[in-house]
Order: sequence, then C-alpha cells, then structure tokens
Amino acid sequence: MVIAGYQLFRYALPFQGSPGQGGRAIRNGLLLCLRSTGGATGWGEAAPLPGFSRENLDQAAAALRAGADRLIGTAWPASPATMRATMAERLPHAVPPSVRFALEQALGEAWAGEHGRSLAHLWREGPAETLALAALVMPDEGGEAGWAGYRAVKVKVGRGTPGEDAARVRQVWERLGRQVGLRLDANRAWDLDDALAFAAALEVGSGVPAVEFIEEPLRDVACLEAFVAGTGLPVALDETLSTLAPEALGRYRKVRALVLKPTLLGGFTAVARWVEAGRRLGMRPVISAAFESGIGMRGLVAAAAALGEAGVPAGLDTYRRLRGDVLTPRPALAGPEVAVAPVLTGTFGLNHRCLTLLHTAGA
Ligand code: OSB
Ligand code: MG
Repeated sequence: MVIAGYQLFRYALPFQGSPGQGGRAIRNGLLLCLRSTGGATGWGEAAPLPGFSRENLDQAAAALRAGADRLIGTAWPASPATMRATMAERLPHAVPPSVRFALEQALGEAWAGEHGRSLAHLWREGPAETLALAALVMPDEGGEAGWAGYRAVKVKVGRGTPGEDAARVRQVWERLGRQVGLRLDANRAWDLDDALAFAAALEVGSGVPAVEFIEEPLRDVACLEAFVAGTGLPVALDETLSTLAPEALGRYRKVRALVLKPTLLGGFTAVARWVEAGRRLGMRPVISAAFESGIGMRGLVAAAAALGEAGVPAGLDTYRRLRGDVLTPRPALAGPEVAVAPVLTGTFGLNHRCLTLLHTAGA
C-alpha cells in the first residue's frame, strides 16, 4: 500500500443532555482521511479531551497535518505483523497521544481497505465478533431504567460527600436488581480519609454492592496501597497511566484493572503495550472511549475487539452522550452487546453539516 494524499477535517458535535463533559456544550475534534494509490481510504480521529488531554485542538491539528504530510508517498507492508512493526518504528513518537491514535487508525483503515480485512485484523488474528459494553451513568443521571442487560455499569463518584456518593451508588445497584458489576470512578477526587469513608458508607444497608473496581479513588496515587489494604476494594488506574511508562506498572501491584483510552494514551501501539504489561501483572484491560465521534469509535471498537480481553465490558458508552454524528447512519453502539463487523465494515455516509475541511494534500 502506498499513501497518495489526505484530507483533514474539523468536526463539531453537540453533547446530549446538560451539562456536557466538563460543562462544555460542544465536542470538537479532527478527522484525517488518507487515500492510497490503490483507491482505499482510511479514516482516523484526533479529539483531544479538554481537562484530560495536554494538547489542544490547534496543536493537534498542526501535528496531525505534519504527520500526514510525511506519509505521502510512503509504502506499507501487507502482512499484519510487519505492518504493526513498521508503524511502531516509522510513525512519529513525539506527537500528542490523540494525533498518534489518528495516524494509526487512518493507516490501519487504509491497510484494511487495501487488503480486504478489517482494522481489528491488523491487531489480532482472530478479533472478537461481539463486544460487551459497560453502561456509563453520568453525574446528571440516577438509577433510571434503560440499563437492563448490562453486566457492568460505571458510576461517577466524588462529587458529593462520601455518604451521598455511597447512597447514589447503592441506589443504582438496587434499581439494577443487584445483578450488575459496579465500576466506580472518583477521578482522583478524594484524600485517603474521604475514600475510606466512602467505602465504609457503601457497606451500610442490606447486601454489599459488587464492586468490580474503583477507578482513581485518590488525589495521591501513593496512598493506593493503604486504600486497598483498608477496604479490600479492587482499584483501577486511569489518569495515572498518562504519567507512567508500561515498564513502571510493577510499582502498583495492588491494581486490578487498567482503563485504557487510545485517545489519551497514544493509539493502538501504546495500548497494546499497556495490555501486555498489565497481563503479566494480572491486571485486566478495559478499552475505553473519551467522547469520540463515530469515526473514532470505529477505531475504539477495533481496539477493544483486538486488544481487549474477552468478557471484559469495554467503556464505550460515551457515544450515547453525543447528539448527531459525523457518520450517517449512526453506527450501532447502543446496548450491552455490540456486533463488531457492522461497525468496522458497514457503509456509512458523511454528515457534512458538522464538518469543516481544513486542508487537502497529495492526490
Ligand atoms: O474518567 O474514565 C474517565 C471518558 C472521558 C474522560 C475520562 C473518563 C471517561 C469515561 C469513559 O468514563 C467511559 C468508561 O470508562 O466506561
Ligand atoms: Mg476514569
């Protein structure tokens, strides 16, 4: 496969419900469309998330354009293993994580189109055919109906007092019939005393909610061991991973799960490294989204099908929170089970109303 040229777009999509992520009303992101000389196209998304990404949209656009310019005229191998190794070696490392994700996704989709495979097949010989999803309960949502059938539900905590948070978690768990595994996410809101108070409050009442893990309970990650020792609750790392290398994971042996977001960690290659480092330490990988559009979600579905662990629900329910999409029709990403093939190889049109063409280069 030889890359002939590209187009770079910007998109703007309103968030569903109010307030949106971080109080913002609009999700902004970038889309790269690579074309091969053989007529294949490959899309990739770079959507830095304010409050979580270090790069902003303008920085990402400049880096994505420079990265795409360097791809024009380059040749890429057909064998998946060689393609993966060549991408790891030749794609720029000194680019923001969201940009690296976009470059890998666009190249991977072009490779898939050129060779009659899917993006997931680039990353695993036999990718999963269906994915389990975790439902995401945002702070403005309670225990409403609509989460029937989900095996995992993620509830944001750390906004109220530890007692209020525990009551809300308990309410979601009771309304879901106590069958569901709970993923809790404090986004580093607590000091050790708050976190211990939350864990104690969660146990008040009949039956103890089944907590699969609690993500980033603590402002200071150095207190994680004390939290696990004091509560017995399983913990997961998320934000902390952006400050670590996979080789340093051995410092956090008490961690049960890793929340892996390709947009924040730097694409497929980086996530594959985290998965491998976690596997050696018995930590379960949870492939997750950061409010990407349907095109980025396609990359995340491929990542979950290829790099995720069978039976571990992926954190892809963010898509529900976007009103409208760059793709039409919307890919089928709702519900507790998602079929992979229709998302990766289905035919979608572009919704030009939410797109702005920023740049065209090559052929
Ligand atoms: O803290 O896990 C988070 C999305 C964007 C930014 C941060 C987070 C999230 C999610 C993704 O919660 C959904 C999930 O993990 O299930
Ligand atoms: Mg989290």
